[in-house]
Amino acid sequence: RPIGVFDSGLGGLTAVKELEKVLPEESIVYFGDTGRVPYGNRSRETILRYARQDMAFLLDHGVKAILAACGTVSSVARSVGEGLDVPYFDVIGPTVKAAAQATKNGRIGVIGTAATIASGSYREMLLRINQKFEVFPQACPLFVPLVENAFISPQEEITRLVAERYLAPMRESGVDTLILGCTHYPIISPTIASVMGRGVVLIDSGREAARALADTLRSMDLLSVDACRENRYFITDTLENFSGVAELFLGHSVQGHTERIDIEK
Ligand code: DGN
Repeated sequence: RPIGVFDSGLGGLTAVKELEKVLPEESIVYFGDTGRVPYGNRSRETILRYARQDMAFLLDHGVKAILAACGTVSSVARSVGEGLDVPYFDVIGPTVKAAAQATKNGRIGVIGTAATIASGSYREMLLRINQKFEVFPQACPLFVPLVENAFISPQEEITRLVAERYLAPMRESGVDTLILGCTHYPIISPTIASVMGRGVVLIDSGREAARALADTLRSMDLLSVDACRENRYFITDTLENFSGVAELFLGHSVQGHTERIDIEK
């Protein structure tokens, strides 16, 4: 059975990329709600409703586990995975663990959507690990539309200017670790890294969550043996942007494996 991964759009591909690396024999069903992105500035009720629909879609495809590869769903709809018949994972726990291990000076930056930052989720979990951590949060609401509209090249001036605007205060705060608390952000991590400068470790929430999911499935003996791996991608808007960014980011074609569907039906 496949692993189910969902996000509001392209961001969850950061988890898919890692899963392809660490679990090359597993099939993935990816659901990207590109027709309703961004989730990050909607109400909790709406985010919860969307997340439930997204998960029901994945369960209809017989997935054996679900990864909410979305910082916003993980932060705002924390109860959404309760009572499921399959293991459910979100991005917060593994990400804060990796950040806590990476930091040397205890100053940790967190960037994410407006909803994620307002929820205080990463901060709360970081302080649970160590009360002495100093956490510097910053919402970066323009990053998701930039990624969804394929402004992702490190040469893209507009993305760089936006990043400089958001990250200048963060740079001054002396953080040595920066949590990319939205799964879209690693797609523009070269730009973010160059704005932050050397010596700042970027923590990719999609990647950390994928690694944690792989470890858990392994320990639960839920990995596929002898699988004929095939990923399928379902999105709720046109294939054009999705396929372009997906192929650039994943490094392989998704054509013939991507379908547009209507989630509201
Ligand atoms: N990838 C989503 C996240 O991690 O928060 C983006 C959410 C959104 O829709 N803006």
